[in-house]
Amino acid sequence: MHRFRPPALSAPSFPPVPASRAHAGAGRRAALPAARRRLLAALLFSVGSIGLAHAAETARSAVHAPERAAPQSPVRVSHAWIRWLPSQLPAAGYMVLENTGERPLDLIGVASPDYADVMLHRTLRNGATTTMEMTPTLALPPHEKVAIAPGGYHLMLEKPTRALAPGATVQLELRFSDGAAMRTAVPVSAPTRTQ
Ligand SMILES: [Cu+2]
Repeated sequence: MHRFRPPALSAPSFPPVPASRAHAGAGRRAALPAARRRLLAALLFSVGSIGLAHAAETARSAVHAPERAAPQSPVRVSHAWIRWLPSQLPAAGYMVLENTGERPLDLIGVASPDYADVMLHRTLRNGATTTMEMTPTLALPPHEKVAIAPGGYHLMLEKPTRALAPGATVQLELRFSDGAAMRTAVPVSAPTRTQ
């Protein structure tokens, strides 16, 4: 994921002082910071320090925007929850994914720091019997919502890496075919929850 790197703080570049004036330029060098101090004082007086700090933040994010590791994902996640089961049974994860973009996308993987194994499964009904099959990807057509919901798709979450119970929050990382990855915090619910 994108790691924040603070920008190198450099003074505004002034025209270089010619070598012939380097010594005489001592006075000139001293004069510039004095002018800057007056300018800064004027800025602080008129804008206020909070406004100035905000302007610095804005400049910083503008500088770093093109460095994003992954493109901003057009996928929106909602109604995410996990049905916890006792006795080391696998938990099931559910959510609604909406592709708000113009192009088709696939969900190509889900990982979690809280479960060693996360798989996308699909429930299949054959008369009275119900089976599950593994699904490597989930198609997200443009401008559509796709539900990972009981009776259809579910995330199968196994081998928790810490003690989890209803009330906990689990981090899931969703990976998409456009290279984007998205972290989402998902509440862990009791086995009695059905939707
Ligand atoms: Cu399953």
